[in-house]
Amino acid sequence: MLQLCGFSASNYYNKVKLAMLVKDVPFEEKLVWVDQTDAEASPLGKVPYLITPQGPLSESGVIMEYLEDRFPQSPLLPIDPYAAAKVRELVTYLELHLELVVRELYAEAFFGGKVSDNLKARQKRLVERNVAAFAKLTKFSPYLAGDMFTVADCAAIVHFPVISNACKIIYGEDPLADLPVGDYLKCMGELPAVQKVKADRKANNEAMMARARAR
Ligand SMILES: N[C@@H](CCC(=O)N[C@@H](CS)C(=O)NCC(=O)O)C(=O)O
Repeated sequence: MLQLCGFSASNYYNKVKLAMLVKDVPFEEKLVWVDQTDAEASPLGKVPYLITPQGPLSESGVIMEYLEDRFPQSPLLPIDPYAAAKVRELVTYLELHLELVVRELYAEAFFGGKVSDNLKARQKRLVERNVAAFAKLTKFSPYLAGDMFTVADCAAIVHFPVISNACKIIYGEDPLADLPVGDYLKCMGELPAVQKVKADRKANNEAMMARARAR
């Protein structure tokens, strides 16, 4: 049985978990906090990682590709190579150019740390530029890439709320406010798999905060 390792407060963990639930892939979850990761399975100490019968896999994007190849049922990528590449393009913009840029703010936004004013100003410029670029690629009709639920939706559903929340806390404004993200997330929230991921995230978030307070 596949074993998904990590914790449900993690957006990257939840991207993979959502894909596995939507594809109805049998798997079990193993709770692993970042300070408990197996260096053989995830050499950078990040979650998620997946234990497969052949060995471990790290990096959520790689895991998503493995799942698509191994479990072609309920595909999360179009068959047409160009359409599939456009979906991967969306994921890249969302993660490399938005989530990773905003991640620089998480220490202060969520974990009681401090981020320099210089860094805040730099990331704000990047976020504004990158949201405008991302907006050119999205369709929201009703899914991010059009009429098919794809890996881009698995990413958007878990990353949008974190991006918005971090920016609202640091800058007092939501860089995604001009996109139809609210309606989109409401619509996606009707999917049972999304409801499960959200409920697990909420419970695990409380556990993560309690763990941080106890340290
Ligand atoms: N590129 C990685 C990012 C995963 C990631 O950043 N996970 C966070 C939790 S949401 C983590 O493990 N952070 C700990 C660290 O970076 O040391 C992926 O796609 O799997």
